[in-house]
Amino acid sequence: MSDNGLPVVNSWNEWDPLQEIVVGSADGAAFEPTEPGNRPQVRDGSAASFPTGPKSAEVKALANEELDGLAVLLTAQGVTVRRPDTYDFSLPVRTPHFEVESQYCAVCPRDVMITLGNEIVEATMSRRGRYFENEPYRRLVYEYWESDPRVSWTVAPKPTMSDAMYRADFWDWAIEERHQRMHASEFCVTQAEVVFDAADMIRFGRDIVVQESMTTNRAGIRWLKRTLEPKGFRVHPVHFPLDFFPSHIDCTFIPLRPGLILTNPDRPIHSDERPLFTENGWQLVDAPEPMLSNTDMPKHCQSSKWLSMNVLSISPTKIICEAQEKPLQDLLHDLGFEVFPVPFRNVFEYGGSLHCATWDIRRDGGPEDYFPSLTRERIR
Ligand code: ABU
Repeated sequence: MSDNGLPVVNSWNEWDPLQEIVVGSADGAAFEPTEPGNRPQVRDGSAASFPTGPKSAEVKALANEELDGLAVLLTAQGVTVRRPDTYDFSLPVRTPHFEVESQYCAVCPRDVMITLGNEIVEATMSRRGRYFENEPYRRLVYEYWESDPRVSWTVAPKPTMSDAMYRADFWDWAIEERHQRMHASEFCVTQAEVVFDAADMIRFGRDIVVQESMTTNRAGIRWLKRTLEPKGFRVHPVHFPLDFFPSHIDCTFIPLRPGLILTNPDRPIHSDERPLFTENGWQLVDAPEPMLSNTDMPKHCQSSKWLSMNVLSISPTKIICEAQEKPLQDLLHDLGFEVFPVPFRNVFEYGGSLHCATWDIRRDGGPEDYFPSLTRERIR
């Protein structure tokens, strides 16, 4: 049990006062491998092939310095910070269904692990190089699970990640074809198996919003619905039709406190899905243009410039933002937040920023209903 009587694992949304969190680590990190679910490219526009093998000691040290800085800030705010175990991601993986030359990293626990109330859920993951990315968190999960009988632990079914799970030609689609097929929600993963990354979900108390994407398919969303709805959650699929390579919702749609969602002006939510939020009193506020353009992002980063809006809430009034994102800091300040800037640009190399690089374990609060119109509909 935690000091204030809450279950040791208790986190229902993205903003309630934070008590305990896992911050990622670049130890053991490798370059993400080329595979059917991912075709990483060097960002400088050159035809250079993407590197393989372990990341350099220097690149890992630079990221670790910033991850440690985030841990220091959180600790100073009274938050307990935990870290993953070291794991050698340069090791290959061979299963009966696939083989991959290396794995990736433990910089972004949010991609893999999610706390839904008092339950830890481990995602299926969508890429071969991330098949075992839950391993660095295994010791922590056992510790939480053993220490409090109110904590439950669910591991989603592991997909085969065999060739049939992917559309291998996805990466070569011309823009016209991509446009057509993405409106039919066709991405690099097929519907053959249950597939989701944890970071395609964002939490609003009883309501879980899930993005259909390159990393989460409709079968994955059906699994989440059937697993979570009997436990009292409501699962809502969402789509951002102008995002041609959607992966992970936390650079697109981030709730900051009850009634306020930070949105991505390049990726408006589908017009049919917007009323769920606006009719329940949620204001959608666009993030300002990021300080870095897509071409200025670190050479090996596979995420977009919108890592700028990947903020982490300490509470409904305190928020952590990347140090150089001044326009976003100003907006958050104007919206009434106390803003804590931290340098995090060297973590971008690993495809994530402050939200991606963390995994909430415990926040105050419980399963509130932030969508009263849904409850009224059910009663009617
Ligand atoms: N891992 C988050 C990436 C999302 C984006 O590139 O916009």
